[in-house]
This record gives sequence, C-alpha cells and structure tokens, in this order.
Amino acid sequence: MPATVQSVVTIAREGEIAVVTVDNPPVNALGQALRQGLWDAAVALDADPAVRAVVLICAGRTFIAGADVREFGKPPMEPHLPDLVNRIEAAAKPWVAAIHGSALGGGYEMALGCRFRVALDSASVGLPEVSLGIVPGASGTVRTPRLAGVAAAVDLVTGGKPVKAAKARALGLVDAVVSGDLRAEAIAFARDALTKPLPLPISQRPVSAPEPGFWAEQETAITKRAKGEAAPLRALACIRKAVEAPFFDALAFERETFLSLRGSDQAAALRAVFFAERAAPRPVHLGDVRPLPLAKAGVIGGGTMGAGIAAALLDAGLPVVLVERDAEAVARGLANLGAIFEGGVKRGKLTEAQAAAHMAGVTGTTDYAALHDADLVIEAVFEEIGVKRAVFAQLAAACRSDAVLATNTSYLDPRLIVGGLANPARFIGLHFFSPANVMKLLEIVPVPETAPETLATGFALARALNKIPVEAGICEGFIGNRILKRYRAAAEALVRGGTTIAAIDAAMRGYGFAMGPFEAQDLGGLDIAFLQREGARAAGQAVPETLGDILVRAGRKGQKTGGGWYDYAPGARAPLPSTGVAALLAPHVTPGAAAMEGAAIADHLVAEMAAEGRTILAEGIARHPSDIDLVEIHGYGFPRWRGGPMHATARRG
Ligand code: T1G
Ligand code: NAD
Repeated sequence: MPATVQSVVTIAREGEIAVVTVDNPPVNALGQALRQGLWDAAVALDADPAVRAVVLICAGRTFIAGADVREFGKPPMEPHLPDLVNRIEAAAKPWVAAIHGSALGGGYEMALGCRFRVALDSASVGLPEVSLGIVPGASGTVRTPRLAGVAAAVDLVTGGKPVKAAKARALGLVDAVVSGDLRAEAIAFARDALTKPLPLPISQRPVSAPEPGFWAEQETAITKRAKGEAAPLRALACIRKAVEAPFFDALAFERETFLSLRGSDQAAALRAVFFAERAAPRPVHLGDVRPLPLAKAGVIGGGTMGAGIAAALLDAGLPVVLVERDAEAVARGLANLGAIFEGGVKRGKLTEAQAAAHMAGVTGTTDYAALHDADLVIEAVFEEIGVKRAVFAQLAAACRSDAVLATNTSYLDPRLIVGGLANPARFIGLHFFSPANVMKLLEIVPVPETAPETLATGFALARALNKIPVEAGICEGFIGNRILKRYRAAAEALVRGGTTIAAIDAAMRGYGFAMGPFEAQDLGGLDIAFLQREGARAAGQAVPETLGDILVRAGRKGQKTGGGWYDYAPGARAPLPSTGVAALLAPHVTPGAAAMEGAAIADHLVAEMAAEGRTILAEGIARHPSDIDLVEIHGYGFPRWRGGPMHATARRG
C-alpha cells in the first residue's frame, strides 16, 4: 500500500525502486506543502534500506511547472527550494526525474537535483524565470552550465524559452528520451543505472570557462535583445559567477540576485501580465457556456486583414473558404495568403510542405454558396457601412442560421452593420490586429443580441488561434483604438506646448516602446486616421482639427510619401526632424509654453492612457484593468515589463 507522506506526494514501491508521485493540480507548482512533502519523502526513503533508487514523477498534465508564482508576493517559507534541490541531490539513493509536459523553472531545477533526467518525447524543459522578471532561484544558473556547458546554459536561462525533449537530449539537459509509458521506462532506466557507476552529482561536476570575449559578446547581445528588461543580464552574471566561483558561492549569489529581483517593479509587472494572460481565454462571466463547434471557417475579403485572418485560421488547422468580389480579387487574395506563408518559410516558421498544406486548405471563390457549411464567417471588407451591410445580407442568406457571423471592423458600430438581419444572436465583432496572423490581441465585441454561446465561440476561436482575447463594449475604437486616439491627442498637445516631436518619440522609446507615437504614425500612414476623422466630420460629428490633419493636407502622409512627422532621405527609413514640419506647425505651438523632458513625457502620456482606461472601465467598455493592459501590450507594443498603463500607473501610486 502506498504510504502518503503528504496529500500532494505519495510513495509507491516497485521492488527496490521507490516511485514518488507528485499530484498538485493544476501544474504541480512547488508550493510550500509540496516542498515539505518532497523533503519528507527524501528523508523517509534515505532511511529505507530496501530502496536503492527513486523515480520522481508527476500526475496530471505536466511535471512540476515551477515555483508557485502565487507565493512570490509573500515572504519565502521553508523548506526553501534551493535547499530542497540540494537535499534531493545529497540523497543516499539516486533520484531519477521522469518528465512529461513542461519541466519549467523550479521544476527543471528539481530535475537538476536528481542524478538523472528521463523525458517523454513530447516533453519540454526550460528556465523561463526571466519572463517573470527574475532569475532561477534554485540553482538553475549554477547547475545548468555544469550539466550542459556555458553556451547552452546562457541560451536556456537568458532566453527563457523551453526546449523540446529531443533537443534537450542533444544538449545534455536530459539523459534519455522515451515514448509510451513514462513511469515504466523511468523505473527501467533507474534499474539499469544501478548496474553501472553513478555519475557525479551535478554540483560536483567541473564547468569549463568559455572562449575569451564570450561574456562581453553575450552582454552586448542580451542588452540589445532585453530592451530594458533587467533580468536577462542579471542571469548572465549568475552564470558567469557559476563559472568563476565555487559552487556554493555561486549558489548564494544566484539566491541573492533572485531575491533582489523578486520584489522589483519589473517582476511585479511581468507576474501581473502572466496571470492576466492565463485568465483572459477563459472569462469567469462565461461560466461553463459551451462554444459552438468550429470545423470550417469563411473569410470575406482577401486584403490586408482578410488574408491575415485566413492565415491564422489555416495555421490553426481550420479549412477556409475565402470569398472576394470577383475572380481577379480572388486571385489577389490567394496571392496575399501565399505571400504570408512564403514569408513564414523564409523565416523558418514553416516548412515548404506545411505552407503547401496550408494553401491546400483554402478555397478561393466569389460564390457565397460555398459558405453553406461554414461554422464561422469573418468579414474583412472595406471599412464602409454600405459594403459591409451588403456582405452580411448575403451571408444571412447563404450561411446556416446557426453559423457565427463576425465583423472585423475597426471603427464602425457592429450594431449598424448587422441591424435588421435575422438570427442576431449569432453576430459578433472579432477585431483582429494587423498582421492578423502575428498579433496576438483579439478584441471580442458582442452586440446586444449576441448569444452567450456565440460569445463563448469567440473565446474558443481565440484559444484555437493562440490569441489573447479581450471582450470590449461598443464605442468608437472599442478599447485599443480609443486609447490610441487619446495617446496621440495627448502627444500632439505636448507638441503644441513646445515639446519637440523627436523628444516625445525618444521618451517613449526610452520607456520601452519600440517606437514613439509619431514614428509609428509615419510607418503606418497618417492618412488612415485622417480619413477616419474626415468620415466622422462628413457624418456631422464635430471633430477638431489635429496637427496630423495639417500634415496630411500638406501631402505629408508618412514614410509612404517620403515624409510625415519626420523627413526621410530617399529610400531610407531613419526619421529626420523636419524643419518643414516645424514651420507648418509653428502657428499652433504656444510660444514659451513649458516643454516636457524625458521620463516626465512618458509618465504623462502613460497617465493619459490610464485616464482613458479608467473612463473605459467606468463605461463598462472593458471589464478589468488587466484587460486594458493586455490590449496595450498585445495590440500596441506597450512594454510587457511595465505591465500596461493601468498596472504602471497604479504601481506609481
Ligand atoms: N505557479 C502558479 N500557478 C501556475 C503556474 C505557476 N508557476 N503556472 C501555471 N499556473 C496556473 C495558471 O495560472 C492557470 O491557473 C493554470 O495553472 C493552468 O495554466 C525557483 C522562481 C505550465 C506551460 O514560469 O508556462 O520556478 O487559471 O492555462 O496552457 O527558479 O502554465 O487554471 O487557475 O497556462 O497548459 C517558473 C509558467 C516559475 C511556468 C501550462 N515557471 N506556467 O500551460 O496551462 S518561477 C513558469 C506556464 C520559478 C524557480 C523560479 C504554463 C504551463 P487557473 P495555463 P497551460
Ligand atoms: P483592404 O482594402 O486591404 O481589404 C479589403 C478587401 O475587401 C479587398 O481585398 C476587397 O477586394 C474586399 N472586398 C470589398 N468588397 C467586398 C465584397 N463585397 N465581397 C468580398 N470582398 C470584398 O482592407 P483591410 O485593411 O484588410 O481592412 C478590412 C477591414 O478590417 C476593415 O473593416 C478595417 O477597418 C478592418 N481592420 C483593418 C486593420 C488594418 O490595420 N488594416 C486592422 C483591424 C481591422
């Protein structure tokens, strides 16, 4: 009978092999109770003379997925994880980690404390701590270089990306890759290991110093890649310490680094985003409403968005019917789609065969009858209400009455697009972001009649496409474009107040954005927003003139016209402050007004975004502040390690 040391840890016996099974749903995270249970198991098994080796295995979906991130805000409790890992390593009998799912962070560190690591062929291992703004805190930076060498350790720890079993085996991060019954295979591995001399515990293995110049090269590369995040460079320093100092000194240095980062603003932000991202695809308010089955999709319009959306659907294995206006437009749409997959092949994201298989999954046509068995159809035609209404009228006639019909509109009111059509319960807005096969954000915009099942289907689609869904109420620009409008207006107000365009962009890049608001407009084109404003004016709305309007009217639409907010040398993309723009805008700048400097600019503009976010929450357009942060991070390039405008301003108090 298995003796239960703790409810989360049970011990069974297979002859001379003890099997320690961890069962701590949902991902066997190393909370205090589990750490205590494993500590007690090590003590009990050391004392049992009949046990010659131990297999550590987990129930559920994965091996230990790491420390319990929910404990990070609290004072660390004993047994501390590095002590537990050392205790397992010092056990009288060799432990064999049997890994399935993802052995991540503290989970992989537990495996490093074992004498051997056996991975199921579908498993992966990793040290993703830097993505949480910290470094491994239980010997990951000290044991990994001793197990797999410095270069592999630097990649694994400073990149934070998991490694699949086969590659892990090649790197030496695991000792064997098995298929089928992991428990049986690990027991057999343990028995076989007992017939040979045991390898040294990892902490006693030597570590070779890298080539001269290695550390400086890595420091330069990581600084460039980290874009303001502190943890990757600190992780590199830990690995260097592991090479240059005795094991326990390096371990102490790592622990000190981990504890110092754990309370940092960046770690708090990245933890908040981590939990928001996990909560987003399964909204609590939907309860257990079942989504409709999705086996076949339709996309109307094969332009920028339609092709991107079709690519995302095909990437997820959904066959697609792509409908366009005429044969020429169908050919163009398919060519757009083919170009997306060719790009994927060039970047090594897809093989030629996969790209061909994706293209085999799409049918291009002008005939709406081809949509008769589609479960979901997404419209992505011109942003004109008449065109969209005509398309939905055709869809209502051609599709099943229960097919979900979605519009990808950016600014039109979905209620006006589908108003008057039968079966309104199946309508919804699905606002993808360009490029739709890359950007993870999906704003889900129900109309008043949208059925819960339709809404649940929108979230199920997001899960299938590996996107981050955020439900938005109906207003101009929903959540993201509404905040973008406020952000741009606030930036223009700073220009009117005497702050230079270049200073504003530099401040936002310094804050962590890839580019500032003016550079971004030059890249995307000033005319898109200009046309949207002109459309609103034509519809009778009072839309004050913006500085952007002045530039567009002067023919300055951005890089595509050789100049926008900035000048550009012919064929170049580097933004050059423009005396022409300064002259154009001079009449609109308040002379002597207090110009802002550096970080104050960014704090002010982020505060403006958060102010709009608070209004959006008050109006019920968004449900949670974290939803707004996800929109900004995944739709508009807000630096993840700042947590989003709502988190950042709340943290600043
Ligand atoms: N701690 C606590 N809860 C966690 C968790 C964690 N580490 N990881 C996931 N969860 C919860 C998650 O919030 C969700 O909860 C549920 O588990 C399913 O997650 C000392 C200090 C493992 C690949 O960074 O990458 O170890 O919403 O929806 O898609 O050096 O979760 O159901 O209530 O993501 O199957 C390092 C993070 C920690 C792993 C599974 N470890 N997790 O993906 O499920 S730091 C990580 C993941 C550390 C040591 C350091 C993924 C997954 P709920 P899910 P999934
Ligand atoms: P686009 O001009 O690139 O593509 C529109 C496509 O619709 C064209 O290929 C056109 O041939 C096709 N089309 C027009 N009338 C049609 C009809 N009756 N039947 C079938 N096809 C028809 O436009 P886009 O940038 O892809 O935008 C499409 C929609 O997506 C718009 O509503 C836009 O607001 C929205 N959107 C655009 C972006 C963006 O960044 N471009 C982002 C999010 C949402």
